[in-house]
Amino acid sequence: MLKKILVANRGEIALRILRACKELNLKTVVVHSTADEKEMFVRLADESVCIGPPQVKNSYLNIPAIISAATIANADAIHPGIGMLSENFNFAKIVNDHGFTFIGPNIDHIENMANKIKAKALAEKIGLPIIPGSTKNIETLKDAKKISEKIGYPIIIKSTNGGGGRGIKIVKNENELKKNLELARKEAEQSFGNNEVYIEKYIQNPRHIEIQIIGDKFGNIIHLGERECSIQRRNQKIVEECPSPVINEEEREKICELTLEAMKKIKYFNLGTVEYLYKDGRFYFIEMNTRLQVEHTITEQVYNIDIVKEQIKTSSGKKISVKQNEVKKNGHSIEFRINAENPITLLPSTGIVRTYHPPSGPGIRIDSSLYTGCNISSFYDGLISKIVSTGNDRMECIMRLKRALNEYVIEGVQTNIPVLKKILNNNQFIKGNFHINWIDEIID
Ligand code: MV4
Repeated sequence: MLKKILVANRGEIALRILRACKELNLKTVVVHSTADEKEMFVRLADESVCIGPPQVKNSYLNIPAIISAATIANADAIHPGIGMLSENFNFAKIVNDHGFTFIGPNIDHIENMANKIKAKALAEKIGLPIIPGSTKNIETLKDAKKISEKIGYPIIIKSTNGGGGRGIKIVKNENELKKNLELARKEAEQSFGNNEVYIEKYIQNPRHIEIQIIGDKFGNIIHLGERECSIQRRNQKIVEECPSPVINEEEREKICELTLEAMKKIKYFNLGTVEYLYKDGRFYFIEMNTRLQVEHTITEQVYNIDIVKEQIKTSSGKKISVKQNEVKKNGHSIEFRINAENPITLLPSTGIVRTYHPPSGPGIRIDSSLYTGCNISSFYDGLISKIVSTGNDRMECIMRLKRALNEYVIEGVQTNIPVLKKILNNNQFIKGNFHINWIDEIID
């Protein structure tokens, strides 16, 4: 059994992981940058080790410093959190090679899913529905023309080593293909150090729906239903809900079972999320995340399971606490992400939080790293708080969010709360009528 966990992350997610560790009676140690000395996650950990200057590449991405800290603190496991090193299979390998447990999936699964074309080929092999297009890298313009003609325009060009929406190009007709192929390659090279790209049929205005999976080392795998994550801006999710307002029980059962069967075929271990585009009643695999996700909270609320504790327990070699037939969906949950940013320009907003008064009351959960006097630094992601509303149904969640957002006081930095209030009052949102490009459309 694991005894001491090192959390290699910061902010609200580091806090969330510390809470799970404490409830499991595990000792905790965090690593932090010089800028984060006074952060809540440093205060709430049993121990902390400063590993470098503010820039993430010199601290939270500094693998030798993190391994040294784990060694000095005598940790047995490292939790990578979200972003940072969480999907870096090289890091996971180094963690294991140094005798620590990497809290996450098996390295070969992390590696396979990091390569989007390999992930797609594997998805097809294990029976998941994929989007028509190439299952190999595109070598030449001639290749690109051939495949695009076959599937029909519009097409989308994606980087093999990309993901999360960066560096994608949509091409409406053959005249625009050459230019966009070159651009996509150049951007892929710059962003990911690899110029490989592939082509798919472009799905217009789909929804983004993902399935939560947990596996243990005894071959037990369960799903915890779907999350609706369509409301996003510049590839940053803003609103997530569970269940999706457009998926009926029959569809849910079908896609969850299909996903579960696929995961059993590869003996998937630990947390995973299978992402789909959903359009006209059809699901299409896009990628798989091999880590804990920001929006795990809404699934926890609806399925009454602590996902982070399950993740740590399975990494300790224990069984998942529940069997699939004991998993019960109950009510509805919606998460709004609060970012420190100028709501119009979307530029980061930094500085000291002078007043912090979070809402509470029935059905409101706040996962936040804020406290009065804390500093919002320009070096890190702007996610400062998640507000998670849970109720018997979607409308109760919406009314609770309205009530709670009006209670929320954050002074000293600007936040996107005004945008969140607009979304809450939008009729299409209330009806559950939206897709991945919806925010851009209503803001225009
Ligand atoms: C797509 C697509 C439309 N058609 N693939 C973006 C990130 C990566 N996860 C996949 N992405 C997309 N792939 C086809 N064939 C639209 C997107 C997409 C997107 C998907 C999910 C959530 C937000 C998105 C924002 C822009 C584009």
